[in-house]
Amino acid sequence: ELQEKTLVLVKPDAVQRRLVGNVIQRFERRGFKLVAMKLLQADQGLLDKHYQQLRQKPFYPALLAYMTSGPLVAMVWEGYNVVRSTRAMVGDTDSATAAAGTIRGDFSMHVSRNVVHASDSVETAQREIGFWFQQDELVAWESGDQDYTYG
Ligand code: YYY
Ligand code: MG
Repeated sequence: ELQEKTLVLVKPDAVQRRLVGNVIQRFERRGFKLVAMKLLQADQGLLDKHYQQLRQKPFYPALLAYMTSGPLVAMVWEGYNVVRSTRAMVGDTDSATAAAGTIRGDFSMHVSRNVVHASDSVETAQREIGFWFQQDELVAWESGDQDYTYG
């Protein structure tokens, strides 16, 4: 599925630490296609939807405080198996076991400040993209290098 999409959030710690460009560069270099992007300050309503499965967890109040502490960058990336590939590029949730070379393995020391979010399945991605973007904020464009990245 060449048009599979996933949501990536560059979280507030990464914006403060000026890691936005590095995160974007990794997805560009891999060959994925950027189809939406914005900087925004998320509010509780949006995060309650985004993290609906986690709202009963003991760490949720701290997660909410962190995620609303400053601006974040929301992006939609598109490409073949992008959901699975992006999770591999992001690394384990727990920074201590995130492999070197992954975003978390390279930039994060603790699960509570783990730099990025990435959708965990195609279905989750579709739902999450709908929370963060209006349909008309997604830009469909032809990638000129397709024959060279996919064969
Ligand atoms: O999808 P992923 O971000 O890798 O992990 P989730 O299990 O969906 O948890 C979402 C988010 O919650 C995680 O990125 C950090 C935070 N969190 C935490 O602060 N403390 C935990 N023990 C588990 C998760
Ligand atoms: Mg998750």
